[in-house]
Amino acid sequence: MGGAEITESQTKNYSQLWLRYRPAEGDMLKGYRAVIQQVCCLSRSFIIGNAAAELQQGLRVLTGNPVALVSRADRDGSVILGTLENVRSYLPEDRFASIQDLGPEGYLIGSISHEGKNATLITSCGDAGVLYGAFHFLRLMQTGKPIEGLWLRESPAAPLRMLNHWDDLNGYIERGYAGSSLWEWQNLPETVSPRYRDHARLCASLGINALVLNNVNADPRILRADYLEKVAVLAGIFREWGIQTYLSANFGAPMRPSDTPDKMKRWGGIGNLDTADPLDPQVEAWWTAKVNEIYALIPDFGGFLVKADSEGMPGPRKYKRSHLDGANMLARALKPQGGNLIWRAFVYGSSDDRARDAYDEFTPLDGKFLDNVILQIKNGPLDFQPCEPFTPLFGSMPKTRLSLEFQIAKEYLGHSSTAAYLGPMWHTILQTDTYAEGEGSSIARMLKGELQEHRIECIAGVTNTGDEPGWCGNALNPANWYAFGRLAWNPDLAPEVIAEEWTAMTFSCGADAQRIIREILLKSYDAVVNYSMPLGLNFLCDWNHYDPKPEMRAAYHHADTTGLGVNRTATGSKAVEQYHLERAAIWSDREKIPLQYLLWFHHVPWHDTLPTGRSLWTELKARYAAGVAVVDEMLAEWTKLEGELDPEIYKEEVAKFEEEKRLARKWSEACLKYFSQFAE
Ligand code: GCW
Repeated sequence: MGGAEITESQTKNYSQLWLRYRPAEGDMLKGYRAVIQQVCCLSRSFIIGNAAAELQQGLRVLTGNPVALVSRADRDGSVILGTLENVRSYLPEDRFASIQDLGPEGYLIGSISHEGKNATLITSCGDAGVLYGAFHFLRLMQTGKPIEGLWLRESPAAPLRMLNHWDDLNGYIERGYAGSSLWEWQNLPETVSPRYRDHARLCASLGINALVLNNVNADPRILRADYLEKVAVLAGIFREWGIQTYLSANFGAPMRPSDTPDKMKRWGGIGNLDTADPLDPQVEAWWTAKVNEIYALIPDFGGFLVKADSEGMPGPRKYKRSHLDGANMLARALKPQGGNLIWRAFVYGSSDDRARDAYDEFTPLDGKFLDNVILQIKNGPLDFQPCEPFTPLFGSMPKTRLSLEFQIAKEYLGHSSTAAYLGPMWHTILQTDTYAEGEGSSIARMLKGELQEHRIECIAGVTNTGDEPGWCGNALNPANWYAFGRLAWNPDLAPEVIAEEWTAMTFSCGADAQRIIREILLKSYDAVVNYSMPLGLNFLCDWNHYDPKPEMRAAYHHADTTGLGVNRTATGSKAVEQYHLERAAIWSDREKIPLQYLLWFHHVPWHDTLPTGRSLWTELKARYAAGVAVVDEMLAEWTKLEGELDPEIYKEEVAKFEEEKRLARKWSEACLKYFSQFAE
């Protein structure tokens, strides 16, 4: 059975993030002690073994009592773990029948009585579901909830919930702001860092069930035999936590290596062919052999993620072939082994408005991809900007399997210098009505499989993890990893609820201090948007995507003496027409569009009056000022936490807020100065 001991020092250590179990207090503690005496594991699976070990150790810390791990529920206070098959005799027929449809990842946590003894049953049709149920049970106690009289059923929205690591083989992380890669390729396969398991455990606690290990700007060498052996070791660890391993594959991999190694990714592969033409039978044969080699090492390998013909990455275009040719060829290679081919829709086209490109390129291909192809689409039409409307591809490709890609790493939101909690941003994307099947067609409902024709099967988050002790670059950033996982499981969770859970599970401070942290989180996102790119502005940044440089980005803001913003309505680029009629009607109408998207869709004269009663120019200045003021407020509130938190965490975060103050002023001043030449 898996599961190393959780030591005392680890429970004090923030590197355990939200799995940092701590003793419960007061009445709750009494209640917990009454319900929990032992963990009874009825299964021999590794995954359920990990669930049992996690529970045993977590419950020991939470209740302050020893908790035995047994295989028979022979006394009061057992927490019983097993699949439905294992627990059949613990439930009366009718109750058992009522949970047959839990699915492989859904679970039940039920308070039961068995042979006169009280117990808590955690069960699912599959092993992973039991693991998720165990973490849910722990979360109840970590957040001070009662654990008596339970009958909780949950199942995940999207079947595939994954993190995308943009990690290169040399340890560098593209758009990573928390140190180097977690994967120590030079030490694998022999030496295995304990953090691999910690990572798996943190992911599993959220229900994340797939990891893509390497950057979509993929180095082809990841597919070489020596690297695959290393990958197999990682996959073996993740498997025991219900996590499938995927790799980003370079479309040019079948080609001979390049003689300019630094350009390896773009110009050379690991094979012996002169071409990567997807319609060349040798190329397909190469991929089929490669896929078979991988599955021989990793029988449950998930598949490939591919970025092709985008930002210099090789793809089918060079051979005058389409995305369809490229994706379907790889899908054919993976199909016999049961693998998925995830093809990214992040492309640049030939139109004057980049926001149109992915839709124009991919909607004609709807219905033509093979059934193991999943098209992965960023949440916004452009590129992870602080505040983008959802991509119109969602709701427009009913015959294609889709994946929604969020970025947990804050490439365009101040990297790891800002407090920005992304729950509110993702909530808006998930809950905005696409009108794809009439009113009530949100992306959340597509993820839950509630719409007839539009389904999103996968949700992917570009992760913010790195090898820093705190994992994510600042003390508040793990909230984003946590929120991503929770929303992937249940896209209807309110950002406030997620923030509350995360704060309670992470920090041991008192109720007032917890409230301060939550309040900071909940205003942090609006603050960044306001001091950097308010009212639907976007891409005003420099090459590093950190500091402001509006003068370099005229194509994205269209500022001139007539006004500000990009006209994407019927009189402009018409990008708004890519949305369903009702949605397009709201966003085309300057009176109805939410102000957060105003300048995304409209070129607005500087002195026109907005629904706020202020002119655009006055509103813009007010927004920038408000953003800057909130950062000052957040810092002032954080300083009230001195003495309440670990001193190091406290100090580190003060330094982060100081940097965010500087950044906020820089953005506000640079942007207003630049725009003033047109507005005044
Ligand atoms: O936003 C852009 C980033 C690139 C990234 C690309 C993508 C991995 O600036 O660093 O490349 O998106 O999503 O492919």
